[in-house]
Amino acid sequence: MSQRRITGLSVCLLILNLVGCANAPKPPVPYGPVPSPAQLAWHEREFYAFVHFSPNTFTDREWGYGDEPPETFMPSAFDADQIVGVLADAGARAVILTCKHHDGFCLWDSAHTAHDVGSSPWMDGKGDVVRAISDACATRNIGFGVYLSPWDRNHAEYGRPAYVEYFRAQLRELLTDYGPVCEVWFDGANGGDGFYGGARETRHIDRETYYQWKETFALVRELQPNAVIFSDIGPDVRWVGNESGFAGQTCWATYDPQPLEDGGVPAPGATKYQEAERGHREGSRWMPAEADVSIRPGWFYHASEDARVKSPEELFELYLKSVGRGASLLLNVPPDRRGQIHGADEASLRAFGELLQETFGQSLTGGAHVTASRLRGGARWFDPGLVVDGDTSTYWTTDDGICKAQLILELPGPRTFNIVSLREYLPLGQRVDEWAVDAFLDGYWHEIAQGESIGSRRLVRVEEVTTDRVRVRIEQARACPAISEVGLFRGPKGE
Ligand code: FUL
Repeated sequence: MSQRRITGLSVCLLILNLVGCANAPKPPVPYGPVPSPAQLAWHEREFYAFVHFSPNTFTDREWGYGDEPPETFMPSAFDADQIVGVLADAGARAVILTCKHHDGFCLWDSAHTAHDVGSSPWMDGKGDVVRAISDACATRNIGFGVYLSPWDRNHAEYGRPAYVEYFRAQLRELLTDYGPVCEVWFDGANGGDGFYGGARETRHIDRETYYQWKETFALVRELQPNAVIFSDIGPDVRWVGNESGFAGQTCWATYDPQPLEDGGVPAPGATKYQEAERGHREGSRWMPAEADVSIRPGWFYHASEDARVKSPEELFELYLKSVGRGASLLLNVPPDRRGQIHGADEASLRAFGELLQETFGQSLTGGAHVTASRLRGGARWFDPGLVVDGDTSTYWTTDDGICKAQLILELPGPRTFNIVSLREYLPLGQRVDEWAVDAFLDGYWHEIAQGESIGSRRLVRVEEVTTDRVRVRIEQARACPAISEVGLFRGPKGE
């Protein structure tokens, strides 16, 4: 009996569904390049951490020459759980470790060199920083990424083909032995001079051809298909073009790395990186920007910089200028000589994490009634209310060809905010060119913000305002807009 009732109900639902589906308008087709699944997962990480740790930590340098003896690396109380715990508590969703910096010293026991932790008296040569950090990331359920410096000031063969083989063999170790890797980070720096196995000379490479990046990128794809590859030229994530942690006010996720003035092939360290801050509206590839910056002046720990740790408010500003401009924030926090995050950095990070939580924990749009000037299919499909449902996989959109439209949010009562958040539904590409936001005050609409580009997230600081009605105007788009979120928040006042 009960079986029959359930069956009857199921049939009813099926019929309703079929009728509904027949009337439902099709979703819009994507506009331009769209993110891959790995890039979409990367967009969701938004804020994650860099960890610079090497013999430089102990020699007080930024670029080791490559002749530092392995015993230089001697943390007194290395604690991967402390490092990753502090970062994860602050809200970082991944940690990228300098497995090998320019000095060539490997933080894992590489089978291909003795210039590594295996030759250090630290933990009797049994230590493995890569293992410890990757395990701690797995425990905290955040991503783990690797930085492997292409420039190696220690290796005797650097500058010759044999080194490229060595570099790839090391990459293979890192991408095979340490579980899932979410991001592989390739630096573009190359200062020329170094130890190079005792030669102590300057070596020049042709940045465009020497590393044969195509093959190296293919190796990453083969070994870690879910990882994104970062470099000045992507292919998945591009350097934002500065080390100060900000993206351009307008920042397109689409981009085509440009060659230097002398032509040639764009390569890490050999491209017009200045264009990356803004990206290219007509770019042929989805290659969003990552903004890297250190919590201290240097990338490595220096006791002399203990009083120069960025404040929680400064970090919050950087968050708005990176994550809030459609890029990601890669914040470097270098462990000290103990092998732990210093108290000054920890205090700042904890307060920063609290600021993020207090500000973005809950949108002030709760209970809002949302209406739109246009509805796709003329009916309530792709309901405008989806922009306040807290789910970025749902969106409001309009009919094809309708590129100007507006949303009105009627709040359940007056709300005070100073940050507006907008998001596009990324699987359909970056569609919006220009937008504006108005607040209803004293019987009139007042424009409180406007700009170009939205992408994965736009966080706009506005003068603090109290209102019960907000309007979002999409002024120009390449295709009907697909907006997945409108949020209102109240955060610190700002600069
Ligand atoms: C630069 C390097 O030269 C710095 O030492 C640091 O690793 C930074 C993230 O990238 O190009």
